[in-house]
Amino acid sequence: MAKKIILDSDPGHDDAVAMLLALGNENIDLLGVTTIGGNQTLHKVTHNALAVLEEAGIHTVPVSAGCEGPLVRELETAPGVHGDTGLDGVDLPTPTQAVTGKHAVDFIIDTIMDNEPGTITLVPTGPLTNIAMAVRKEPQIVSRVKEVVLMGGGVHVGNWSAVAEFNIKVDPEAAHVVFNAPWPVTMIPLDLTHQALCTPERQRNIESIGTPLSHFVSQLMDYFRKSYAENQGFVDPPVHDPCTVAYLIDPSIMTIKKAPIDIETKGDLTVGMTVADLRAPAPADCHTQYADHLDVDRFWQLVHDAIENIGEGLEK
Ligand code: PIR
Ligand code: CA
Repeated sequence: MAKKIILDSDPGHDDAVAMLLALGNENIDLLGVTTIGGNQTLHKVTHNALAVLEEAGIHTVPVSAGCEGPLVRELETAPGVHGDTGLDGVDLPTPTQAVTGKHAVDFIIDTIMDNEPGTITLVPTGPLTNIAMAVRKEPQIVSRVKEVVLMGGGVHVGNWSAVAEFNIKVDPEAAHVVFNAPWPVTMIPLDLTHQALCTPERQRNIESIGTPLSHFVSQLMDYFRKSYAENQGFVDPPVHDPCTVAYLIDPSIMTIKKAPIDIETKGDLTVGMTVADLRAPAPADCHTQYADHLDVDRFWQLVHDAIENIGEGLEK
């Protein structure tokens, strides 16, 4: 049975790849894409989500726009990494599909409440504002969700400060709500996603599929490589967000460690840090875990195959 997921994202070059992996893999049933202000403004990332679906030729996945900015703080975007549009480096098609008109928070709540308990997985790949809002508006979702598998945080690494990762640092109060709700949370942190590097060889492998979509992805990677080299000192860009979907397709491609994880919201130097307590084996009731080692070849094979499947007009 395919896993039913909602992808809550801020596309974003790597968010776009996460969408394509979810769309092109038969083990994933993408019930909807919800958007959140993050890499760029809500307006821009929502347009990008619709444009990526258009590029993939898929018009059956609803897109719902969510919160413009964090619960407490001002929105901080990442134009240095993702450009002015949030998806710089490609000519985006004009979307023919429109947003649902339902707020993302309500789409999330209604989808969870309308489905059997234990069947819906939330996959956040941006700041956690929509998810926190949904928890506060309808607390029953916490016990009904199967699990939350999110890209964010770092156990020993930061990218938006010395110790904090962007998605968590943009809205640490929301992250605090999400990590402290008693549902199962799997954190796919920078420690893991920095292994998912798009080398020129992996990119050529995707490009060699030879479809307009594979070329689109390759152009996204060209831009991501350039901006990651200029801003973050990387040779090849880490493609963070599809690691969440890959975990759901095949958890055996990662190693997982259980540990209590909480969010720093007050530190002068450490705000947005995901603090994992590694001092002892996790207590039996620990509901948080993180991924730490990736089988890189199998990960890129999943991405490649998904893009190939969509090119073949896979009906989903
Ligand atoms: C990536 C992101 C933000 C900043 C940088 N430097 C790189 C976005 C990605 O979309 C991903 O979800 C997460 N935030 C990685 O920090
Ligand atoms: Ca993202």
